[in-house]
Amino acid sequence: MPGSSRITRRGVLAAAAAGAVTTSIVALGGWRVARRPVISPEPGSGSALHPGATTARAPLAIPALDEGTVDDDGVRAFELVAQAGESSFVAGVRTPTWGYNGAFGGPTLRAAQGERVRVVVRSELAEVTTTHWHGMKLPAIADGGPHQPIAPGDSWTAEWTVEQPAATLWYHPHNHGTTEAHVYRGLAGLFIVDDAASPVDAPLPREYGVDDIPVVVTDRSFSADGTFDERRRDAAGMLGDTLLVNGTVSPRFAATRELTRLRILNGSTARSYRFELDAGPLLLVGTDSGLLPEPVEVPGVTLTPGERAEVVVALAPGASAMLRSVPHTLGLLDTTERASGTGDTFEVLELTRDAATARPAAATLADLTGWIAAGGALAAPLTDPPDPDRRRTITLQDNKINHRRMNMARIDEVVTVGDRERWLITNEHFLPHNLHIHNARFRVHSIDGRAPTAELRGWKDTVYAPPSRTVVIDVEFGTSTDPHLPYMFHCHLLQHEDQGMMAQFVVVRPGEAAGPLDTPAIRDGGSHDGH
Ligand SMILES: [Cu+2]
Repeated sequence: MPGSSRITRRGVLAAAAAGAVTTSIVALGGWRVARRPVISPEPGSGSALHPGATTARAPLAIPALDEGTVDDDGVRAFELVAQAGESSFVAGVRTPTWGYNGAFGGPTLRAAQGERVRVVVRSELAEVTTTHWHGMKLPAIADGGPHQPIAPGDSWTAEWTVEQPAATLWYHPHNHGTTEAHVYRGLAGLFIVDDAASPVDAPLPREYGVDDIPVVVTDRSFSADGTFDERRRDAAGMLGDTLLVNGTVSPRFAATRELTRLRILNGSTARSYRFELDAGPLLLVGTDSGLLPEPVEVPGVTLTPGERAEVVVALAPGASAMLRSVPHTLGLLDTTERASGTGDTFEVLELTRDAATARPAAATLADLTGWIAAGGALAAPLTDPPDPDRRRTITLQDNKINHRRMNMARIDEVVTVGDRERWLITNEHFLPHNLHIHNARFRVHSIDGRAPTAELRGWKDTVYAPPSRTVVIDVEFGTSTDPHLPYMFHCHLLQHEDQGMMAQFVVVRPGEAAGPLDTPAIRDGGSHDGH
Protein backbone atom coordinates (compact mmCIF):
# COMPACT_ATOMS: atom_id res chain seq x y z
CA MET A 1 0.00 0.00 0.00
CA PRO A 2 1.54 3.30 -1.02
CA GLY A 3 2.42 5.39 2.01
CA SER A 4 0.43 3.37 4.49
CA SER A 5 0.39 0.00 6.14
CA ARG A 6 -3.16 0.48 7.36
CA ILE A 7 -5.85 -0.70 5.02
CA THR A 8 -8.34 2.08 5.29
CA ARG A 9 -11.04 2.48 2.74
CA ARG A 10 -9.88 5.98 1.90
CA GLY A 11 -6.31 4.77 1.35
CA VAL A 12 -7.32 1.94 -0.94
CA LEU A 13 -9.56 4.12 -3.06
CA ALA A 14 -6.85 6.73 -3.30
CA ALA A 15 -4.43 4.12 -4.56
CA ALA A 16 -6.91 3.00 -7.15
CA ALA A 17 -7.67 6.53 -8.25
CA ALA A 18 -3.96 7.26 -8.67
CA GLY A 19 -3.88 4.58 -11.31
CA ALA A 20 -0.72 3.06 -9.89
CA VAL A 21 -2.19 -0.35 -9.30
CA THR A 22 -5.15 -0.60 -11.62
CA THR A 23 -5.42 -0.74 -15.36
CA SER A 24 -8.26 0.93 -17.16
CA ILE A 25 -10.09 -0.89 -19.86
CA VAL A 26 -11.48 1.71 -22.19
CA ALA A 27 -13.87 -0.48 -24.14
CA LEU A 28 -16.86 0.26 -21.97
CA GLY A 29 -17.55 2.31 -18.91
CA GLY A 30 -14.02 2.28 -17.57
CA TRP A 31 -14.31 -1.18 -16.06
CA ARG A 32 -11.06 -2.20 -14.52
CA VAL A 33 -9.17 -5.30 -13.68
CA ALA A 34 -7.85 -4.93 -10.17
CA ARG A 35 -4.08 -5.26 -10.13
CA ARG A 36 -3.34 -4.34 -6.56
CA PRO A 37 -0.76 -6.50 -4.82
CA VAL A 38 -2.00 -8.89 -2.18
CA ILE A 39 -2.65 -7.15 1.11
CA SER A 40 -3.25 -8.35 4.62
CA PRO A 41 -6.45 -7.34 6.36
CA GLU A 42 -6.20 -4.70 9.02
CA PRO A 43 -6.04 -6.64 12.30
CA GLY A 44 -9.41 -6.73 13.95
CA SER A 45 -11.20 -4.86 11.21
CA GLY A 46 -13.24 -7.82 10.01
CA SER A 47 -15.94 -7.20 12.55
CA ALA A 48 -16.35 -3.85 14.18
CA LEU A 49 -17.88 -5.52 17.21
CA HIS A 50 -15.67 -8.56 17.40
CA PRO A 51 -12.06 -7.36 17.49
CA GLY A 52 -9.34 -9.76 16.57
CA ALA A 53 -11.60 -12.16 14.74
CA THR A 54 -9.95 -11.78 11.36
CA THR A 55 -6.24 -12.27 11.77
CA ALA A 56 -6.39 -15.61 9.98
CA ARG A 57 -8.52 -16.08 6.89
CA ALA A 58 -10.16 -19.36 6.02
CA PRO A 59 -11.05 -20.73 2.58
CA LEU A 60 -14.61 -19.80 1.70
CA ALA A 61 -16.91 -22.78 2.12
CA ILE A 62 -18.84 -23.51 -1.09
CA PRO A 63 -22.25 -25.14 -0.52
CA ALA A 64 -22.64 -28.38 -2.46
CA LEU A 65 -24.25 -28.02 -5.87
CA ASP A 66 -27.38 -30.17 -6.15
CA GLU A 67 -28.81 -30.41 -9.66
CA GLY A 68 -31.17 -33.19 -8.61
CA THR A 69 -31.95 -36.17 -10.77
CA VAL A 70 -34.27 -36.19 -13.74
CA ASP A 71 -36.93 -38.87 -13.20
CA ASP A 72 -38.46 -41.08 -15.90
CA ASP A 73 -41.38 -38.65 -15.98
CA GLY A 74 -38.99 -35.82 -16.87
CA VAL A 75 -39.24 -34.11 -13.50
CA ARG A 76 -36.05 -32.77 -11.94
CA ALA A 77 -36.26 -34.17 -8.42
CA PHE A 78 -34.52 -32.94 -5.28
CA GLU A 79 -34.50 -34.18 -1.70
CA LEU A 80 -33.88 -31.99 1.31
CA VAL A 81 -33.66 -33.08 4.94
CA ALA A 82 -34.03 -30.37 7.57
CA GLN A 83 -31.90 -31.49 10.47
CA ALA A 84 -30.17 -30.40 13.64
CA GLY A 85 -26.43 -30.81 14.01
CA GLU A 86 -23.27 -29.22 15.25
CA SER A 87 -20.87 -26.88 13.47
CA SER A 88 -17.48 -25.42 14.29
CA PHE A 89 -17.14 -21.86 13.00
CA VAL A 90 -14.21 -21.02 15.25
CA ALA A 91 -11.52 -23.60 16.02
CA GLY A 92 -12.30 -25.48 19.21
CA VAL A 93 -15.81 -24.05 19.56
CA ARG A 94 -18.80 -26.25 18.81
CA THR A 95 -22.13 -24.63 17.96
CA PRO A 96 -25.50 -26.40 17.69
CA THR A 97 -26.92 -25.53 14.26
CA TRP A 98 -29.64 -26.47 11.80
CA GLY A 99 -29.21 -27.19 8.12
CA TYR A 100 -30.61 -28.85 5.02
CA ASN A 101 -28.74 -32.07 4.13
CA GLY A 102 -26.07 -31.13 6.66
CA ALA A 103 -25.46 -29.36 9.93
CA PHE A 104 -25.63 -25.79 8.57
CA GLY A 105 -26.99 -23.97 5.52
CA GLY A 106 -28.09 -26.03 2.57
CA PRO A 107 -27.03 -27.21 -0.88
CA THR A 108 -27.35 -24.89 -3.86
CA LEU A 109 -30.24 -26.25 -5.91
CA ARG A 110 -30.19 -25.59 -9.65
CA ALA A 111 -32.83 -25.92 -12.36
CA ALA A 112 -33.72 -24.19 -15.62
CA GLN A 113 -36.68 -22.15 -16.81
CA GLY A 114 -39.34 -24.42 -18.25
CA GLU A 115 -38.32 -27.45 -16.21
CA ARG A 116 -40.71 -29.32 -13.98
CA VAL A 117 -39.14 -29.66 -10.52
CA ARG A 118 -40.09 -31.64 -7.44
CA VAL A 119 -38.58 -31.17 -4.00
CA VAL A 120 -39.28 -33.60 -1.18
CA VAL A 121 -38.51 -31.94 2.15
CA ARG A 122 -38.25 -34.23 5.15
CA SER A 123 -37.93 -32.77 8.61
CA GLU A 124 -35.92 -34.38 11.38
CA LEU A 125 -36.38 -31.28 13.52
CA ALA A 126 -38.24 -31.37 16.84
CA GLU A 127 -40.59 -28.53 15.87
CA VAL A 128 -42.83 -27.62 12.96
CA THR A 129 -41.06 -25.86 10.11
CA THR A 130 -41.71 -25.01 6.44
CA THR A 131 -39.52 -24.53 3.37
CA HIS A 132 -40.29 -21.53 1.17
CA TRP A 133 -38.80 -20.89 -2.28
CA HIS A 134 -38.04 -17.18 -2.07
CA GLY A 135 -38.51 -15.39 -5.39
CA MET A 136 -40.09 -18.35 -7.19
CA LYS A 137 -43.28 -17.98 -9.20
CA LEU A 138 -45.24 -21.15 -8.44
CA PRO A 139 -48.61 -22.53 -7.31
CA ALA A 140 -49.59 -21.45 -3.79
CA ILE A 141 -49.69 -25.06 -2.60
CA ALA A 142 -45.98 -25.39 -3.43
CA ASP A 143 -44.95 -22.02 -1.96
CA GLY A 144 -43.84 -23.39 1.41
CA GLY A 145 -45.28 -20.56 3.46
CA PRO A 146 -47.02 -20.92 6.84
CA HIS A 147 -49.89 -22.88 5.27
CA GLN A 148 -47.59 -25.77 4.28
CA PRO A 149 -46.24 -26.92 7.68
CA ILE A 150 -43.90 -29.88 7.98
CA ALA A 151 -44.40 -31.66 11.29
CA PRO A 152 -41.46 -33.39 13.02
CA GLY A 153 -40.69 -36.61 11.15
CA ASP A 154 -42.96 -35.72 8.23
CA SER A 155 -42.23 -35.03 4.59
CA TRP A 156 -43.70 -32.39 2.30
CA THR A 157 -43.50 -32.43 -1.47
CA ALA A 158 -43.52 -29.31 -3.61
CA GLU A 159 -43.82 -29.57 -7.38
CA TRP A 160 -43.96 -26.84 -9.96
CA THR A 161 -42.79 -25.71 -13.38
CA VAL A 162 -40.10 -23.02 -13.30
CA GLU A 163 -41.68 -20.01 -15.01
CA GLN A 164 -39.02 -17.35 -14.74
CA PRO A 165 -35.73 -16.59 -16.46
CA ALA A 166 -32.30 -16.89 -14.85
CA ALA A 167 -32.09 -15.59 -11.28
CA THR A 168 -30.47 -16.26 -7.92
CA LEU A 169 -33.31 -17.33 -5.64
CA TRP A 170 -33.10 -18.97 -2.21
CA TYR A 171 -35.02 -21.20 0.16
CA HIS A 172 -35.59 -20.93 3.89
CA PRO A 173 -38.19 -21.70 6.61
CA HIS A 174 -41.36 -19.61 6.72
CA ASN A 175 -43.31 -20.94 9.69
CA HIS A 176 -45.33 -18.12 11.16
CA GLY A 177 -43.86 -16.99 14.47
CA THR A 178 -40.61 -18.99 14.29
CA THR A 179 -39.13 -17.95 10.94
CA GLU A 180 -36.39 -15.79 12.46
CA ALA A 181 -35.23 -18.51 14.86
CA HIS A 182 -35.22 -21.22 12.18
CA VAL A 183 -33.28 -19.11 9.70
CA TYR A 184 -30.89 -17.90 12.41
CA ARG A 185 -30.09 -21.49 13.40
CA GLY A 186 -28.85 -22.02 9.85
CA LEU A 187 -31.63 -23.19 7.52
CA ALA A 188 -31.04 -21.47 4.17
CA GLY A 189 -29.71 -22.29 0.71
CA LEU A 190 -29.57 -20.81 -2.79
CA PHE A 191 -31.81 -21.92 -5.67
CA ILE A 192 -30.20 -20.96 -8.96
CA VAL A 193 -32.52 -20.69 -11.94
CA ASP A 194 -30.89 -20.85 -15.38
CA ASP A 195 -32.35 -19.63 -18.62
CA ALA A 196 -34.01 -22.36 -20.67
CA ALA A 197 -31.75 -21.55 -23.58
CA SER A 198 -28.72 -20.39 -21.68
CA PRO A 199 -26.83 -17.79 -23.71
CA VAL A 200 -23.77 -20.01 -23.84
CA ASP A 201 -21.89 -17.41 -25.81
CA ALA A 202 -22.34 -14.76 -23.10
CA PRO A 203 -18.89 -14.42 -21.51
CA LEU A 204 -20.29 -14.46 -17.98
CA PRO A 205 -18.69 -16.73 -15.36
CA ARG A 206 -20.93 -19.77 -14.96
CA GLU A 207 -18.87 -22.64 -13.53
CA TYR A 208 -20.24 -23.22 -10.04
CA GLY A 209 -17.62 -23.17 -7.31
CA VAL A 210 -14.88 -22.17 -9.76
CA ASP A 211 -15.85 -18.73 -11.06
CA ASP A 212 -19.55 -18.65 -10.11
CA ILE A 213 -19.64 -18.37 -6.34
CA PRO A 214 -22.45 -18.19 -3.79
CA VAL A 215 -21.90 -15.56 -1.12
CA VAL A 216 -24.55 -16.06 1.57
CA VAL A 217 -23.90 -13.34 4.12
CA THR A 218 -25.31 -13.73 7.61
CA ASP A 219 -24.42 -12.33 11.04
CA ARG A 220 -24.42 -14.12 14.36
CA SER A 221 -23.69 -13.47 18.01
CA PHE A 222 -22.11 -16.27 19.98
CA SER A 223 -22.73 -16.99 23.65
CA ALA A 224 -19.80 -17.90 25.89
CA ASP A 225 -20.62 -21.61 25.48
CA GLY A 226 -20.42 -21.36 21.71
CA THR A 227 -24.15 -21.42 21.01
CA PHE A 228 -25.78 -18.84 18.76
CA ASP A 229 -27.16 -16.08 20.99
CA GLU A 230 -30.85 -15.86 20.09
CA ARG A 231 -31.65 -13.34 22.83
CA ARG A 232 -29.69 -10.28 21.76
CA ARG A 233 -32.21 -8.12 20.00
CA ASP A 234 -32.45 -4.59 18.77
CA ALA A 235 -35.44 -2.93 17.17
CA ALA A 236 -34.54 -4.34 13.77
CA GLY A 237 -34.14 -7.86 15.20
CA MET A 238 -31.11 -9.99 16.01
CA LEU A 239 -27.90 -8.21 15.04
CA GLY A 240 -24.78 -10.36 15.24
CA ASP A 241 -21.21 -9.14 15.61
CA THR A 242 -19.64 -11.96 13.56
CA LEU A 243 -20.23 -12.56 9.87
CA LEU A 244 -20.67 -16.05 8.51
CA VAL A 245 -20.25 -16.17 4.73
CA ASN A 246 -21.51 -19.57 3.53
CA GLY A 247 -20.82 -20.46 7.17
CA THR A 248 -17.17 -19.31 7.05
CA VAL A 249 -15.73 -16.71 9.45
CA SER A 250 -13.21 -14.36 7.78
CA PRO A 251 -13.27 -16.09 4.40
CA ARG A 252 -10.90 -15.85 1.48
CA PHE A 253 -11.67 -17.04 -2.02
CA ALA A 254 -8.74 -17.92 -4.26
CA ALA A 255 -9.84 -17.02 -7.78
CA THR A 256 -8.33 -18.97 -10.64
CA ARG A 257 -9.75 -16.88 -13.45
CA GLU A 258 -9.83 -13.20 -14.28
CA LEU A 259 -13.59 -12.94 -13.71
CA THR A 260 -15.41 -14.21 -10.64
CA ARG A 261 -19.17 -13.94 -10.36
CA LEU A 262 -20.49 -13.48 -6.82
CA ARG A 263 -24.11 -14.34 -6.10
CA ILE A 264 -24.56 -12.27 -2.94
CA LEU A 265 -27.52 -12.97 -0.68
CA ASN A 266 -28.27 -10.99 2.44
CA GLY A 267 -29.38 -14.02 4.44
CA SER A 268 -29.41 -12.10 7.70
CA THR A 269 -32.59 -11.86 9.68
CA ALA A 270 -32.30 -8.16 10.48
CA ARG A 271 -29.01 -6.57 9.35
CA SER A 272 -28.59 -4.58 6.17
CA TYR A 273 -25.27 -4.35 4.32
CA ARG A 274 -23.65 -1.87 1.99
CA PHE A 275 -21.29 -3.96 -0.12
CA GLU A 276 -18.32 -2.24 -1.72
CA LEU A 277 -15.10 -3.44 -3.28
CA ASP A 278 -11.92 -1.73 -2.14
CA ALA A 279 -10.34 -2.19 -5.55
CA GLY A 280 -12.95 -0.12 -7.39
CA PRO A 281 -16.59 -0.10 -8.39
CA LEU A 282 -18.78 -3.18 -8.41
CA LEU A 283 -19.84 -4.59 -11.74
CA LEU A 284 -23.50 -5.39 -11.14
CA VAL A 285 -24.94 -8.05 -13.47
CA GLY A 286 -28.09 -9.08 -11.61
CA THR A 287 -30.57 -8.11 -8.93
CA ASP A 288 -33.01 -10.21 -6.83
CA SER A 289 -35.04 -11.70 -9.60
CA GLY A 290 -32.90 -11.69 -12.71
CA LEU A 291 -29.92 -10.60 -14.76
CA LEU A 292 -29.50 -7.10 -16.10
CA PRO A 293 -29.28 -6.81 -19.90
CA GLU A 294 -25.73 -5.55 -19.50
CA PRO A 295 -23.31 -5.05 -16.59
CA VAL A 296 -23.62 -1.75 -14.74
CA GLU A 297 -20.81 -0.18 -12.76
CA VAL A 298 -22.04 0.92 -9.33
CA PRO A 299 -20.10 2.27 -6.34
CA GLY A 300 -21.75 -0.29 -4.08
CA VAL A 301 -24.91 -2.25 -3.43
CA THR A 302 -27.15 -1.98 -0.38
CA LEU A 303 -28.97 -5.19 0.49
CA THR A 304 -31.59 -5.43 3.21
CA PRO A 305 -32.60 -8.91 4.46
CA GLY A 306 -33.64 -11.23 1.64
CA GLU A 307 -32.26 -9.10 -1.20
CA ARG A 308 -29.63 -10.40 -3.66
CA ALA A 309 -27.10 -8.97 -6.07
CA GLU A 310 -24.94 -10.66 -8.68
CA VAL A 311 -21.63 -8.92 -9.27
CA VAL A 312 -18.55 -9.73 -11.31
CA VAL A 313 -15.09 -9.05 -9.88
CA ALA A 314 -12.10 -8.79 -12.21
CA LEU A 315 -8.69 -9.73 -10.81
CA ALA A 316 -5.36 -9.70 -12.59
CA PRO A 317 -2.87 -12.44 -11.66
CA GLY A 318 -1.39 -11.70 -8.24
CA ALA A 319 -4.05 -9.14 -7.37
CA SER A 320 -6.54 -9.19 -4.52
CA ALA A 321 -9.65 -7.31 -3.52
CA MET A 322 -11.72 -7.03 -0.37
CA LEU A 323 -15.49 -7.07 -0.41
CA ARG A 324 -16.58 -4.99 2.58
CA SER A 325 -19.78 -3.85 4.16
CA VAL A 326 -19.41 -0.19 4.99
CA PRO A 327 -21.42 2.30 7.05
CA HIS A 328 -24.49 3.48 5.19
CA THR A 329 -27.84 5.08 5.83
CA LEU A 330 -31.32 3.60 5.75
CA GLY A 331 -32.88 7.04 6.07
CA LEU A 332 -33.65 6.55 9.76
CA LEU A 333 -33.26 8.73 12.84
CA ASP A 334 -29.68 8.64 14.14
CA THR A 335 -30.46 6.50 17.17
CA THR A 336 -32.46 4.07 15.05
CA GLU A 337 -29.67 3.88 12.48
CA ARG A 338 -27.24 2.84 15.22
CA ALA A 339 -29.67 0.30 16.62
CA SER A 340 -30.04 -1.10 13.10
CA GLY A 341 -26.30 -1.64 12.74
CA THR A 342 -25.78 0.65 9.76
CA GLY A 343 -22.65 2.18 11.31
CA ASP A 344 -20.77 -1.13 11.39
CA THR A 345 -17.91 -2.09 9.08
CA PHE A 346 -17.18 -5.68 8.08
CA GLU A 347 -14.62 -7.32 5.86
CA VAL A 348 -16.96 -9.74 4.10
CA LEU A 349 -14.79 -11.69 1.67
CA GLU A 350 -11.21 -11.39 0.51
CA LEU A 351 -10.62 -12.39 -3.10
CA THR A 352 -7.13 -13.28 -4.20
CA ARG A 353 -5.72 -14.50 -7.47
CA ASP A 354 -2.52 -16.45 -7.57
CA ALA A 355 -0.75 -15.99 -10.88
CA ALA A 356 0.25 -19.65 -10.92
CA THR A 357 -3.27 -21.08 -10.80
CA ALA A 358 -4.76 -19.49 -13.88
CA ARG A 359 -7.22 -21.76 -15.66
CA PRO A 360 -7.46 -21.57 -19.42
CA ALA A 361 -10.54 -21.03 -21.54
CA ALA A 362 -12.24 -18.55 -19.25
CA ALA A 363 -13.81 -15.30 -20.34
CA THR A 364 -11.96 -12.11 -19.52
CA LEU A 365 -13.26 -8.66 -18.78
CA ALA A 366 -12.25 -7.66 -22.30
CA ASP A 367 -14.36 -10.53 -23.67
CA LEU A 368 -17.35 -9.37 -21.65
CA THR A 369 -17.03 -5.70 -22.58
CA GLY A 370 -16.41 -6.55 -26.22
CA TRP A 371 -19.40 -8.88 -26.32
CA ILE A 372 -21.70 -6.24 -24.84
CA ALA A 373 -20.29 -3.57 -27.17
CA ALA A 374 -21.08 -5.87 -30.10
CA GLY A 375 -24.75 -5.94 -29.07
CA GLY A 376 -24.83 -8.94 -26.75
CA ALA A 377 -27.31 -8.94 -23.86
CA LEU A 378 -27.36 -11.00 -20.66
CA ALA A 379 -31.14 -10.72 -20.36
CA ALA A 380 -34.20 -9.22 -22.02
CA PRO A 381 -34.20 -5.41 -22.11
CA LEU A 382 -35.61 -3.57 -19.09
CA THR A 383 -38.45 -1.82 -20.85
CA ASP A 384 -40.91 0.38 -19.00
CA PRO A 385 -43.73 -1.78 -17.63
CA PRO A 386 -47.09 -1.30 -19.32
CA ASP A 387 -49.71 0.83 -17.62
CA PRO A 388 -50.97 -1.04 -14.57
CA ASP A 389 -54.36 -2.71 -14.61
CA ARG A 390 -54.87 -1.75 -10.98
CA ARG A 391 -53.21 0.05 -8.09
CA ARG A 392 -52.87 -0.99 -4.47
CA THR A 393 -51.82 1.09 -1.47
CA ILE A 394 -49.69 -0.72 1.09
CA THR A 395 -48.82 1.06 4.33
CA LEU A 396 -46.42 -0.26 6.95
CA GLN A 397 -46.86 0.36 10.67
CA ASP A 398 -45.37 -1.14 13.84
CA ASN A 399 -45.53 -4.85 12.99
CA LYS A 400 -48.60 -4.22 10.87
CA ILE A 401 -49.44 -3.90 7.21
CA ASN A 402 -52.37 -1.64 6.33
CA HIS A 403 -52.96 -1.34 10.11
CA ARG A 404 -53.56 -5.07 10.56
CA ARG A 405 -51.48 -7.87 11.95
CA MET A 406 -51.17 -11.17 10.14
CA ASN A 407 -54.21 -13.42 10.35
CA MET A 408 -53.79 -16.83 8.76
CA ALA A 409 -57.53 -17.04 8.06
CA ARG A 410 -57.92 -13.64 6.39
CA ILE A 411 -57.49 -12.79 2.71
CA ASP A 412 -56.03 -9.29 2.57
CA GLU A 413 -55.75 -8.80 -1.19
CA VAL A 414 -57.15 -10.52 -4.25
CA VAL A 415 -55.08 -10.45 -7.43
CA THR A 416 -56.49 -11.36 -10.83
CA VAL A 417 -54.05 -13.50 -12.76
CA GLY A 418 -52.45 -11.69 -15.67
CA ASP A 419 -53.04 -8.22 -14.22
CA ARG A 420 -50.12 -5.86 -13.99
CA GLU A 421 -50.33 -4.14 -10.62
CA ARG A 422 -48.75 -0.97 -9.30
CA TRP A 423 -48.16 -1.04 -5.53
CA LEU A 424 -47.56 2.17 -3.61
CA ILE A 425 -45.71 1.18 -0.43
CA THR A 426 -45.35 3.73 2.38
CA ASN A 427 -43.44 3.04 5.57
CA GLU A 428 -45.34 5.05 8.19
CA HIS A 429 -43.12 3.72 10.98
CA PHE A 430 -39.71 4.92 12.22
CA LEU A 431 -38.02 1.51 11.97
CA PRO A 432 -36.43 -0.03 8.88
CA HIS A 433 -38.81 -2.30 6.97
CA ASN A 434 -38.76 -3.87 3.56
CA LEU A 435 -41.41 -5.65 1.54
CA HIS A 436 -41.15 -9.04 -0.11
CA ILE A 437 -43.96 -10.36 -2.32
CA HIS A 438 -44.27 -14.09 -2.98
CA ASN A 439 -44.96 -15.52 -6.44
CA ALA A 440 -43.93 -12.27 -8.09
CA ARG A 441 -41.18 -10.12 -9.44
CA PHE A 442 -41.34 -6.38 -9.78
CA ARG A 443 -39.59 -3.28 -11.04
CA VAL A 444 -39.08 -0.22 -8.88
CA HIS A 445 -40.89 2.68 -10.55
CA SER A 446 -39.91 5.41 -8.09
CA ILE A 447 -38.80 6.11 -4.53
CA ASP A 448 -40.17 9.30 -3.03
CA GLY A 449 -41.00 10.48 -6.53
CA ARG A 450 -37.53 9.90 -7.90
CA ALA A 451 -36.36 7.29 -10.37
CA PRO A 452 -34.47 4.39 -8.77
CA THR A 453 -30.68 4.32 -8.73
CA ALA A 454 -28.86 1.85 -10.99
CA GLU A 455 -28.74 -0.86 -8.31
CA LEU A 456 -32.55 -0.88 -8.09
CA ARG A 457 -33.45 -0.77 -11.79
CA GLY A 458 -33.48 -4.52 -12.38
CA TRP A 459 -36.01 -7.19 -11.45
CA LYS A 460 -36.67 -7.38 -7.71
CA ASP A 461 -38.79 -9.37 -5.25
CA THR A 462 -37.81 -7.53 -2.08
CA VAL A 463 -37.42 -3.77 -1.68
CA TYR A 464 -36.41 -1.51 1.16
CA ALA A 465 -39.04 0.97 2.34
CA PRO A 466 -37.47 3.95 4.11
CA PRO A 467 -39.59 5.74 6.75
CA SER A 468 -41.96 8.46 5.58
CA ARG A 469 -41.38 7.75 1.90
CA THR A 470 -43.36 5.99 -0.79
CA VAL A 471 -41.83 3.26 -2.91
CA VAL A 472 -43.78 2.59 -6.10
CA ILE A 473 -43.34 -0.80 -7.76
CA ASP A 474 -44.79 -2.47 -10.85
CA VAL A 475 -45.56 -6.09 -10.03
CA GLU A 476 -45.75 -9.11 -12.33
CA PHE A 477 -47.29 -12.17 -10.64
CA GLY A 478 -46.94 -15.84 -11.50
CA THR A 479 -49.46 -17.60 -13.71
CA SER A 480 -50.95 -20.00 -11.12
CA THR A 481 -54.34 -19.44 -9.52
CA ASP A 482 -55.96 -20.83 -6.37
CA PRO A 483 -58.84 -19.02 -4.66
CA HIS A 484 -58.43 -21.08 -1.47
CA LEU A 485 -54.67 -20.94 -0.81
CA PRO A 486 -52.84 -17.68 -0.17
CA TYR A 487 -49.38 -16.28 -0.81
CA MET A 488 -47.65 -13.91 1.61
CA PHE A 489 -46.31 -10.41 1.36
CA HIS A 490 -44.35 -9.23 4.35
CA CYS A 491 -41.45 -7.41 5.90
CA HIS A 492 -38.31 -9.55 5.49
CA LEU A 493 -36.79 -8.34 8.73
CA LEU A 494 -37.82 -11.63 10.21
CA GLN A 495 -38.57 -10.50 13.75
CA HIS A 496 -41.12 -8.09 12.30
CA GLU A 497 -42.57 -10.79 10.08
CA ASP A 498 -42.88 -13.17 13.04
CA GLN A 499 -44.62 -10.48 15.08
CA GLY A 500 -47.33 -10.08 12.48
CA MET A 501 -45.96 -7.79 9.76
CA MET A 502 -47.29 -10.07 7.06
CA ALA A 503 -50.42 -10.24 4.93
CA GLN A 504 -52.01 -12.69 2.48
CA PHE A 505 -53.20 -12.55 -1.09
CA VAL A 506 -54.78 -15.06 -3.40
CA VAL A 507 -54.49 -15.11 -7.18
CA VAL A 508 -57.74 -15.91 -8.98
CA ARG A 509 -58.95 -16.28 -12.54
CA PRO A 510 -60.87 -13.30 -13.98
CA GLY A 511 -64.27 -13.19 -12.32
CA GLU A 512 -63.49 -16.01 -9.89
CA ALA A 513 -64.55 -15.57 -6.26
CA ALA A 514 -61.79 -15.58 -3.65
CA GLY A 515 -61.85 -17.86 -0.63
CA PRO A 516 -62.73 -19.20 1.75
CA LEU A 517 -59.21 -20.20 2.72
CA ASP A 518 -58.91 -23.87 3.44
CA THR A 519 -55.60 -25.07 4.86
CA PRO A 520 -54.53 -27.32 7.75
CA ALA A 521 -53.27 -24.32 9.69
CA ILE A 522 -56.72 -22.69 9.57
CA ARG A 523 -58.57 -25.92 10.39
CA ASP A 524 -56.27 -26.26 13.42
CA GLY A 525 -57.30 -22.78 14.57
CA GLY A 526 -54.01 -21.20 13.56
CA SER A 527 -55.24 -17.62 13.43
CA HIS A 528 -52.57 -15.15 14.41
CA ASP A 529 -54.47 -11.93 14.95
CA GLY A 530 -53.05 -9.88 17.78
CA HIS A 531 -50.05 -12.15 18.31
CU1 LIG B 1 -39.83 -4.71 9.27
